[in-house]
Amino acid sequence: MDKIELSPGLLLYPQALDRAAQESLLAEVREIVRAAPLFKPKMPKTGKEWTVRMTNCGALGWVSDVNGYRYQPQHPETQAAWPAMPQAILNLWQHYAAPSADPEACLINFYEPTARMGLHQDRDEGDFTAPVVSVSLGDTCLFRYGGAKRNDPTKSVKLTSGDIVIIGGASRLCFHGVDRIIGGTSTLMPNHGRINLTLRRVSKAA
Ligand code: MD3
Ligand code: FE
Repeated sequence: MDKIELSPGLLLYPQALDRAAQESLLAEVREIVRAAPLFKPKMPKTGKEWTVRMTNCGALGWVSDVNGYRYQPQHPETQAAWPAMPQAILNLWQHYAAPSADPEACLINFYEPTARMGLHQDRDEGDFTAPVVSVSLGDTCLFRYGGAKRNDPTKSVKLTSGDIVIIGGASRLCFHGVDRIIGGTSTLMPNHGRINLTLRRVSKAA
């Protein structure tokens, strides 16, 4: 299917990845998780655990703990460097985010069917000229997005396995969140749940 412009700069490519591409990306993700186990981020200040588990690949990974949100080169629990970004992930970036400089971080979110993510902006990156590229795998989710202000009106969209969303331009700083996972809607993963990969440029390109 062709792309859908959800709002200026916010592009949805439904079923950008076919089943075979989803399976091979899932295999890459499983290998990353073996080297860099999923961790439960904690909210800054309160230390309350998120319902989403995370890991990363690439030079930098996004982490959240009582000290705040940040990108760092090591896993917060093993202290090991993050696994390298697989070529297949770099290829997606080069296809969808050209001509932006290569991504430094790929955040991998794991949602059990009961997990959710509150409305927020992605603003921990030093370069907002590059888009965020999002890849969804597994169960469908009900996604909410609004404008650059928290109180702007919001819309909902379902994201299904194989969908790619480009968050760029005028939408780069839009508020967004995951209202809920619709458990059991995909056969990609035996134990259900949803995986989302977000590819990000963190520092300003030279
Ligand atoms: C789609 N992750 O990690 S992907 C995050 O599905 C994060 O795991 C979400 O927000 C996830 O920071 C979203 C990126 C995204 C951002 C804005 C959107 C997807 C969007 C706006 C409309 C539709
Ligand atoms: Fe986000």
